[in-house]
Amino acid sequence: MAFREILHYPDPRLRIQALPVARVDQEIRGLIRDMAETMYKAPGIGLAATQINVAKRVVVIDISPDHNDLRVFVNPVIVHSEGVYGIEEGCLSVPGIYEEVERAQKVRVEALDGTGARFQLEAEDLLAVCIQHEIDHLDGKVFVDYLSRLKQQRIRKKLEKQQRLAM
Ligand code: GNR
Ligand code: NI
Repeated sequence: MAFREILHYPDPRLRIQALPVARVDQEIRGLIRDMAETMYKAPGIGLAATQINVAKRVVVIDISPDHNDLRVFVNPVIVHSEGVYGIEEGCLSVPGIYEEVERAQKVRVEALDGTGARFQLEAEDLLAVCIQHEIDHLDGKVFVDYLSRLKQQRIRKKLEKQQRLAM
């Protein structure tokens, strides 16, 4: 297992549209292991492959306090969504920024699991938000995109400055 470096906004690689996974093979299972390690170490409640510079439609999520409920979504698709819900979101690719975003309150997602088996899951509230946030990453979107232009500009400047100082 290996920790992988997380890309930070406004890195243009966060804008790449991830490609569907043809087969959940050894390589994808290795990627899933690295993603889980990276998410737990960060720590975060979700991670999309896009964030570690892999343009494949793979997401890991664990919203449990004890880090013992890992969920894997390969090629996830939201097949139904309803309601409106918003919480203050954060993102490992946008460190230190927390803003509320309007999302669906409930989603039904279809995906492949870590063995390649197809499943559907109905999720609400935090888990539903996390699934929507991660699928956005696979489509090259970041939660900051939902904020006003002024807020986006401030966040971009702040993070660019942090990244300059970190060099
Ligand atoms: O760790 C994370 N917390 C979080 C909180 C509210 C809404 C979404 C998230 S996802 C985030 C991890 C991350 O950046 N995933 O892409
Ligand atoms: Ni994120």
